[in-house]
Amino acid sequence: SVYADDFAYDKYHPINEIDAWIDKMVQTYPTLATSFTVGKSYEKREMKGLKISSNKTAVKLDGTPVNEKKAVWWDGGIHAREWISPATVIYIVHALLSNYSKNPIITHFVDQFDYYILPVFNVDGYAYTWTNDRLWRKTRSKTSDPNCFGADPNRNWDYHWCEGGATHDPCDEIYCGSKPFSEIETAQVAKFIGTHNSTLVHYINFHSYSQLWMTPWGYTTKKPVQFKLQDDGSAKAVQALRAVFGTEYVHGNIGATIYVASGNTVDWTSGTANITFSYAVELRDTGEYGFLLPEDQIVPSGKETLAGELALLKYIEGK
Ligand code: ING
Ligand code: ZN
Repeated sequence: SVYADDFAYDKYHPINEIDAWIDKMVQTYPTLATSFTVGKSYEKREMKGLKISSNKTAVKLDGTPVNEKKAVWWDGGIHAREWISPATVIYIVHALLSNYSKNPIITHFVDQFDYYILPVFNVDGYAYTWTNDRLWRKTRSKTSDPNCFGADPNRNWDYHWCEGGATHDPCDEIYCGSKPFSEIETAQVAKFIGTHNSTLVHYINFHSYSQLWMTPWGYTTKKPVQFKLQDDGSAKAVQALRAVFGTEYVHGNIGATIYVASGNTVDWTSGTANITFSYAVELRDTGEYGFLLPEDQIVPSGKETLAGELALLKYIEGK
């Protein structure tokens, strides 16, 4: 059941419960799960992640062994108010761990890749949505304006930083920060990615809402040269996702699909870190509830997003 290990997968959880859940996963699945930290946030919270890695050798499609296992990164909660994002990531992680050696498809993909997962990227903002302001988006750092706090962690990356769709106004929701990587949270994730980018082949930055499966660029409406290679994977994902409950996702390049937004995460993971399969996913819904998505949609979102991601992993494995 959803309560099998005593964590309610059909409820939203505050940051301390999510951190405790990571420890619980490591205890319960010691041969698969370890925890890691990306560092401390502006307000000194741990940015706690979970790594999934089996001791089986990955194999190519022809059966020959892979020398160095490729890795995947997922993060949730880069924007504080988008609660379905951490909740969906948590559901998927638990599905991989609890179905390993039971479900052959999940066993296969757990063996084929290592997974680095940061369920809550913007820990300070997330905590603030539980205590002060449910609709907070940004980080919680001080700015040049004593009345305005935080930068947009999805406008703060050092790739075409603060060009279109971002502003230098610290009171704005899309404030790009005082400089690229001014926010300790983005700087530390970038550093972590930089030290693992020889193995990382796939990155997902989970947001809500709008039901979109997107690829670079965000800084322009133009498409990168690898667009077809990337977007064909999105097409596979949305097709598999829809097959579960009929939920419709749209796919395409960020700049043309949602809006131009420079200094975003996946432009950097793709353009600077060379992670070819970098995706930005906008989860449920299309606006009926928006950021206040009811808890009864957590498990359905988890199930369909897992199906989409497994189809995308299958596509990436074949490339
Ligand atoms: N939307 C995203 C935002 O940061 C986005 C859209 C995703 C832009 C990925 C660029 C890259 O504005 C929400 N809801 O946060
Ligand atoms: Zn977002």
